[in-house]
Amino acid sequence: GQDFGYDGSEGPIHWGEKYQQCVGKHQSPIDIESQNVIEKSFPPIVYDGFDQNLEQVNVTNNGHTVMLSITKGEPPTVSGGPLSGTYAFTQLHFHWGQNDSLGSENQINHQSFPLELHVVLYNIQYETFKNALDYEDGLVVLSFLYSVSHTSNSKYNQFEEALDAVRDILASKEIDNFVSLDDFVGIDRGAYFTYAGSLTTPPCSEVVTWIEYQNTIPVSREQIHNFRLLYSHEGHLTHNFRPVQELHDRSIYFNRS
Ligand code: BO1
Ligand code: ZN
Repeated sequence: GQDFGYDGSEGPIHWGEKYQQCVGKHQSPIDIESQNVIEKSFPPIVYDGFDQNLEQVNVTNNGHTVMLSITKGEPPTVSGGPLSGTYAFTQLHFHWGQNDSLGSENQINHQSFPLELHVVLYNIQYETFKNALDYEDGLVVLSFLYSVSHTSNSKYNQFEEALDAVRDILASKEIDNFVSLDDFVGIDRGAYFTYAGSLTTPPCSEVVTWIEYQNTIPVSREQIHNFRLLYSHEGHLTHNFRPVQELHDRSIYFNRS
């Protein structure tokens, strides 16, 4: 079959057979239990370029998820908070499940959410995403959880249009003047959990500082459902979340807003 999947012999419990790092001790996602977190005040996170529309983006269905990358214009960056150095945007993508009771990768107090957004940035001192995979401070993922709202979130209109256009595996669509990351996220980013973890897909590299925001982004049931209509190698991509992994010796910090 393909390189990895979410079911049967290609599913998450088999990833370690081909990808050593997937059986490591600092894997993601995790269940964030509020009784176990350490409260800590980090310096402010500095978001640069998040307030500007993206000049041109490409949205693609890669068979594992729907992913947005920038094809024209300066990538937004983050620094501060728990990070040392500056991280540049490389792509964003989503994880979801068969129904609204599951689908997020990270959980909070054993609770799953129907959708999770990963905004992936790499440490600019390593120059490329690929190089950054070799260093423990190589990547940061800004991770957002969604909640079901009775009203449609109009900030997702452009993205929903792209979702329709990329239902076929490997389909892609270019969009000019895409909504800013501030608007795409739309919530107060003050309170967050942070921990050291990994990519949640092979090669499962343990190089990710996770920033998991406590507030959720509201979207309608219909908006979530459109993700499940994408095609993968075998039929609809109904779910693409990895189960939670053991915390082992790690600490989770909570920065209150
Ligand atoms: S995630 O945010 O932890 N779910 C995550 C998982 C994988 C990647 C980024 C974030 N990136 C993938 C690329 C692949 C590449 C692989 C290893 O990393 O999408 O194209 O092969 O470099
Ligand atoms: Zn992801």
